[in-house]
Amino acid sequence: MRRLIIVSNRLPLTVSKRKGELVFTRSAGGLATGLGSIYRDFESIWVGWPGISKDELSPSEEQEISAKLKEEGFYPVFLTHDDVGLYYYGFCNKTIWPLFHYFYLYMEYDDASYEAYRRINQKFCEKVLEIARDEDLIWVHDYHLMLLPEMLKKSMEDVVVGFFLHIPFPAFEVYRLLPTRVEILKGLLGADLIGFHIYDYVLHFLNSVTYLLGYEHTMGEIEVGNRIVKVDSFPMGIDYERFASSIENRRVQRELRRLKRQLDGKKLLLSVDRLDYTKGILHRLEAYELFLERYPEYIEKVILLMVAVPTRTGMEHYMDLRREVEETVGRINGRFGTVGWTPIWYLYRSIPFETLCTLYNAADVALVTPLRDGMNLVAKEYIAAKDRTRDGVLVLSEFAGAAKEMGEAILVNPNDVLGLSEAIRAALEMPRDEKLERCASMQERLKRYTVKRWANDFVESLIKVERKLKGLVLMKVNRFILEDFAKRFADAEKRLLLLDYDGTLVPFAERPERALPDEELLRLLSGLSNVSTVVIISGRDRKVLEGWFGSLNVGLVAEHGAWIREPSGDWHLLEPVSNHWMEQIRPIMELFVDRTPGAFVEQKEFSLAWHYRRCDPKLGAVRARELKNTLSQLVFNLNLEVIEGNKVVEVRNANINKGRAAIHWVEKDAWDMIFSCGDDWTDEDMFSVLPDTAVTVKVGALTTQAKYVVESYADVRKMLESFLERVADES
Ligand code: GDG
Repeated sequence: MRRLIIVSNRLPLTVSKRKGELVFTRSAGGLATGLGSIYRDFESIWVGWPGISKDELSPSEEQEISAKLKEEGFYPVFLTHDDVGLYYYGFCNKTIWPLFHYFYLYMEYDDASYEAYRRINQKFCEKVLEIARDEDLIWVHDYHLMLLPEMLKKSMEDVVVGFFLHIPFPAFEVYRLLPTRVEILKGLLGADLIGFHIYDYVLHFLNSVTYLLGYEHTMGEIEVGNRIVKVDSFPMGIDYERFASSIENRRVQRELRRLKRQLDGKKLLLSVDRLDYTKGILHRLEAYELFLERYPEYIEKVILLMVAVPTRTGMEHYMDLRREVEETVGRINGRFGTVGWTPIWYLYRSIPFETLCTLYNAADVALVTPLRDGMNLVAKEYIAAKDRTRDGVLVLSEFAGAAKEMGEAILVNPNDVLGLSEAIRAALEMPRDEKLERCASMQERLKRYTVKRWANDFVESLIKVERKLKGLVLMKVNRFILEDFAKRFADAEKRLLLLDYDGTLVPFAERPERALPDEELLRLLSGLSNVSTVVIISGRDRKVLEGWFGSLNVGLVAEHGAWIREPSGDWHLLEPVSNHWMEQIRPIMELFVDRTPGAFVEQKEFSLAWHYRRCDPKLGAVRARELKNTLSQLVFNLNLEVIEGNKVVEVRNANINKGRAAIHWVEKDAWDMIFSCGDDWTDEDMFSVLPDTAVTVKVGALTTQAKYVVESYADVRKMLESFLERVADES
């Protein structure tokens, strides 16, 4: 059976000491449940910290723990008190946690904590390396271990690594504040698959990668050296059945009866979260206060039960928050409470699972109003627990990842306290039919997309990525493939060669006009044109192409397909196009030239190109992206297209592309062999329209619609030469 190694900060079990004895307590978290279902197909191994400080353990106790845990497939990483202080309470929770939740003013950074973070990631890496084999799948979890994927890849090139982030990935403008932003990105990019809860986080991550590292991506695939990293969203679900069936539990029924008696007909509003500043607890209290103030008819008719689970209790912001929450609760209870009624029931502790389910079952409204939350499972659990009655209303923050899947909730902006107080009222007054309907449709989704499904989807994607990686090896044109191409070329009677020019037949030059064809290339093309139809299909303008290749018996396509030169020598437009738009677009490009040393604009007949090959690579990439964004908005509904080539951003008419030009040539004859070669995104249009039988070759990049890849223009020339040699040999 194949092995899946899960790595997370904490093992799904806690070791503690009671009266000198070791005690092992299992925790039934969502992650453990989700992964439980994978156990059937994989042998699962889990690496993580068992929750007890190394300082409390003797070497023999460490051994005892390791031996006992190994029986269950758990491998502990032991951390000292100081390790936890610097790595967990330091870099993880003083730097990453606030920043990634947009609390950047709370972010603290110091080198010692980051150093500890690196060291502990290394420690996890060593533990994994003790266990891992090349054929294993490794799945790393969350913000505590963002350097680990790269560390693993450096030590074991062939092992497949996935990473999932449970918290939000912030927008670039926020992420860029992190002092170690580049190291963290590189650490993550060691993974073959990177997962986030929602697509927004995927986009934020991809943006940061482009801006900070200059890597391009297509459809969520980033090329990193000779690897491809896939980035995708996997919204985490819950163990639906566990919550839906909780009402059958005797203890839940008993507690429910007691609670109903205590409520005595009052409506119950519920909130459950860790006492964390991201959860919007103070805003919620403020909104509740405003609600009571504005709608006094609800006095003595509602109760807000607020469960605040202690978390990171020794940290400054958490201690402040606790004080503030308790003061606010006291103030509201003092202000509105009556002899027989307390408006807020506040519990500062964690509660047993059965009590949690009792509260979910009893609550008329759940207030899940974080200021930021990666996903938020409480929202989902509340709706699942209503399986029978379906009479609960969920008030949900639009800043929780869960909001993307739970559109039937009353969505709120928790910063808008008045709006939130109105939402409380709307929830309490929602007609029963509407409640049932909204609840039922959310349940349908939650039932389908459970935590098991989430875990399976992630692992399946990881396996797909692995297959793709293996496939990439097969795509590389080797000696045998080359031989086969040459044979097919020689055997064919009617041969069509569609060849891009820059980057495909010649290397890039600093200025486009310097990339002249050399003697050797001209000889090669001339030789090929004697035995086949050769078409140079380029983004260059027609004057340049005519100047360089006019004397050869080849077809030419200029400006990505606007102009065609038939072998007879006549130029014609593929279809009528205009260039009036240039007057508006050119000044914008010029502005970007002024702001970017080394950039320049090239004006062709039907397109404008902004080149940045000679710029500082990072600045060039950043400006190119800005320019592309600006232009894309401007050309929206103008029948123009903004395209990115190799170090160039170009605007052209939308219905012109190399694909249409390629079809023009393909339709001219019944070809026995079509061979096509190109190096950038504009060539993808050509690859995608060619018949299945065509041989398509991409130069350089790995992400492509082409069937084969080669490294450089020199490989292309070698291929073309071998075609000629083979034809000569056979004749
Ligand atoms: C992180 C991300 C993301 C809570 N109190 C009690 C209790 N719980 C259980 C809930 C729920 C879980 O803890 C909390 O999960 P959340 O998703 O709400 O929030 P975080 O702890 O911040 O988790 C978050 C999550 O990772 C998963 O990726 O959704 O955005 O921040 O399952 O039921 N359970 C019991 N007693 C309690 O007092 N028994």
